[in-house]
Amino acid sequence: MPRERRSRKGRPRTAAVGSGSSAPEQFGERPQNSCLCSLAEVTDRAPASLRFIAFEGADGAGKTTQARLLAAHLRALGHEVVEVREPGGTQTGEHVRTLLLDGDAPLGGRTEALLFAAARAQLVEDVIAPALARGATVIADRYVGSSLVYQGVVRGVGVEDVRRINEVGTGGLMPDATVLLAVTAEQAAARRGAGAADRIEREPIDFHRSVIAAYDEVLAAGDGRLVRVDGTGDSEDVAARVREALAL
Ligand code: Z5A
Repeated sequence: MPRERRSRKGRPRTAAVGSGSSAPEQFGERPQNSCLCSLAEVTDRAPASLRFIAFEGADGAGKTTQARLLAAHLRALGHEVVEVREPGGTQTGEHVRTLLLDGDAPLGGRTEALLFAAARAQLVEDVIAPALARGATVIADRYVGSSLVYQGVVRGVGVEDVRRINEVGTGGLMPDATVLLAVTAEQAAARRGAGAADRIEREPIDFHRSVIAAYDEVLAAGDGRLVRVDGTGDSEDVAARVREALAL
């Protein structure tokens, strides 16, 4: 399903990003390709080891911009690319997004974690798993890493509890690579500008500083599929760093 945004809106380093996402059995087997082919040798799809790529980072880090630039790059090479954004990307997910970001009702950290995971479960079942199963590349604007950081650490729910909730929601499907766009909270705020802010964007600057610190801590301690990319400077320069880091 194509994404609709309503808000404001070398040498491969394959070892650094892992050798393939873990596909849950209930969503069907993903096509496997164990050869370490270069893109030049693979004409109809991205390397099997990089089918599912997630962008993470602070609000305003440039995730949406970079997801689109990477998708355009891969499409120009002839690949089918499916872009998704979170929360959302399905009819149900968009309802949950409204509840989470535009509503006034108080939400506790655990409620937030469960709602984000619920929207993600629908997205995996309806969009991500089918796309991966047919050999497309999926580029996600946020995924489980966001919940580990925002709800697990910053809201205080606990990283392990949030991880468990998401294992149920996603069936254990994790990205082959997660690109963390590194900017400071001040740089991200300047990019967001003075436009209408949602419930989480309205949090004070210290909240956003905590998010950035938590990303470094949580994702770096993860499964070794994290690629940290300097998100500062011109977006085309950042895009070139992303492609180099992913060897795409
Ligand atoms: N959240 C959560 O708590 N738990 C979860 O599990 C999930 C999410 C999935 C989603 O908000 C909120 O939900 C988010 C985390 C929480 N809240 N916060 N804070 P969203 O979907 O509305 O927004 P977002 O995902 O946080 O990001 P964003 O606002 O769309 O920003 P971005 O994608 O990182 O950046 P961008 O849209 O590409 O760029 C922002 C602006 O900067 C834009 O004007 C660009 O033109 C500009 N830009 C981009 N790159 C550059 C460079 N390189 N230089 C200069 N200007 C640039």
